[in-house]
Amino acid sequence: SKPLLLTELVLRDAHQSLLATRLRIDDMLPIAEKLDKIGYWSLETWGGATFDSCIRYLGEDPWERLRELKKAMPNTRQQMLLRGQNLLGYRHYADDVVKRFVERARVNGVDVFRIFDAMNDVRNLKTAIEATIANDGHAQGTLSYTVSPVHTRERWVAMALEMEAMGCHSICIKDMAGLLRPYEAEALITDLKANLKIPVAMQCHATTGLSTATYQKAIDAGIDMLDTAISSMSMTYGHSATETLVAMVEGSERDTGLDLVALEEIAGYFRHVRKKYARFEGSLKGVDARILLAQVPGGMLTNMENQLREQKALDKFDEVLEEIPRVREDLGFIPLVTPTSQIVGTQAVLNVLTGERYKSVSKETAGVLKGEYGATAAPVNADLQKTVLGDAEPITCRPADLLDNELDSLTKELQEKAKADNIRLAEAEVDDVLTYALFPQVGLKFLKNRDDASAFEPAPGTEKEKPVRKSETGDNSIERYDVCISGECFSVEVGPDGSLKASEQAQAPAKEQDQQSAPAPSEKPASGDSRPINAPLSGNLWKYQVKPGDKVQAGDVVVILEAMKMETEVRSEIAGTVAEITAREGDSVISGDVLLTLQGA
Ligand code: PYR
Repeated sequence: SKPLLLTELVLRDAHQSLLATRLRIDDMLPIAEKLDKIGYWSLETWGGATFDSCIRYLGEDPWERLRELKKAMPNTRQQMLLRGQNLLGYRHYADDVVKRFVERARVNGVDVFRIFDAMNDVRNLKTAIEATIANDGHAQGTLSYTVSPVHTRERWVAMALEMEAMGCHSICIKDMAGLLRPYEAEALITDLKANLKIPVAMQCHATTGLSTATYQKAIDAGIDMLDTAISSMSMTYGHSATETLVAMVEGSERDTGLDLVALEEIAGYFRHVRKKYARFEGSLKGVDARILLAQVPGGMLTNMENQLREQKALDKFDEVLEEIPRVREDLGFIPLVTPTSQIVGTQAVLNVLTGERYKSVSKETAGVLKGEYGATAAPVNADLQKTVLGDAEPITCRPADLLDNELDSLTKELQEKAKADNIRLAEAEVDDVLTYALFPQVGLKFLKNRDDASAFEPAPGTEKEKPVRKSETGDNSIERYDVCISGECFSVEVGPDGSLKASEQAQAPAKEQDQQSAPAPSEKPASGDSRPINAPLSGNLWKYQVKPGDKVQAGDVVVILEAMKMETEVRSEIAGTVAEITAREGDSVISGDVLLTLQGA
């Protein structure tokens, strides 16, 4: 017999998917001993967005979390999700940083490294895989599953074979959007098993409702390991339940041997803990079938909803959903996973809100077109690439080959800042350097404040926790709507009996505001005319690229906005001389605000 092996996700991807990555170590340790006794093949406990969440929101040292988890669960493999050359951040790091990061993760407790690249460019996995092998860890190479005309089974098998040849110990099919159909999974896994010598693992998200059926066909095709989450932390944005899979194969030759009674103790624990985190829950109660059409991960839909709400443009949601697949095609059918989901999603929002496709191109979209993230599955839109590149050549080598080693300079930088600011660095200083390397701003802020809990989100369930709005308590009986009447917008909460719970005036939507406050700029202003340049989006004013008196040409970048976690260039549509700068760097601006005025040439 060949037992089905399970990876338990509750301490990483389950709460990343369900509770915005907010689960704290204090709510993990009390159940660690029981988790360690179950007999999972591995426990996913680290990586993905947890590192960022630890330092940004929770005030927890992610390295310390890893050591504590390893100590509390010494008998089970600890697994992490690593974003290839992006590590746990959002850009490519130099090879020396990648090597050192993998080594420190290994030393601090990671046994299994699941390594993916958002572009599926295996060159971006190479350094992380080699470092994992060099540190005697289990290297799991990942196929970031997506659907497009160029993503054939042959292509997936070829990619898996390449990773096997690089020394990977297993291969994972990562289906972050829940798009993998049961019969397609069966065919794909059959092909992979026929060609590979190493085991095959799989993770499906449950958001489309396909995951449990897809797992059954995967089992039929001989899959070795599957990812599941304990039932009280399963389904919707997350994954099929551990107990469901245990029951599905019970008594068969793939029987997991896991004890449903012991699992229920864990489920009961998290049933209780989850309530504390209710304000981080999304609104999905069952299946979101829109994903089958838009082909986007479920988390991305929630993200898009939040971004559009921030932009006061929730009414544009359907248009943005239709734009996402078009942007994805323009960018060579890249998979949608961190960070490409954010890049494609934000560009789709820009294309819809500015009223013209690629009128504004985010720095990250430009990066994909320039080849800064690696090779795309299909060629990118050539016209668009030409616009962004001008006469420059796209990058065709492994992008990290263009990065000089940076660990020494980052170490010096941090040591100097620590001295100047009286920051206490950890005994293993390199861990702090890596935190700083991955997140220069947020990481430094964390290191400064790590002994001061008040600098971070209060722990859920504590008295310090701010009273939250009813709509955010996860009380499913209350729905929140944004309603716009004749250009005035309101946030409205409606109770189960139809009663109005709260109502507040929101900003007028972007479009109306533009019409109210900003005259549409004409191509050539009359001499002496003063013309405003307005913010196309709400966000933070990051940088002025011009100062009063500067001459600008039509098409020049005048301001960089930071909106929706991306940098967006604001260009002048006309030529002229900068007359006045009307906001300050660091200001938060809303769509339609005047950023500067130009005097016509
Ligand atoms: C992450 O990179 O965080 C994912 O879960 C894909």
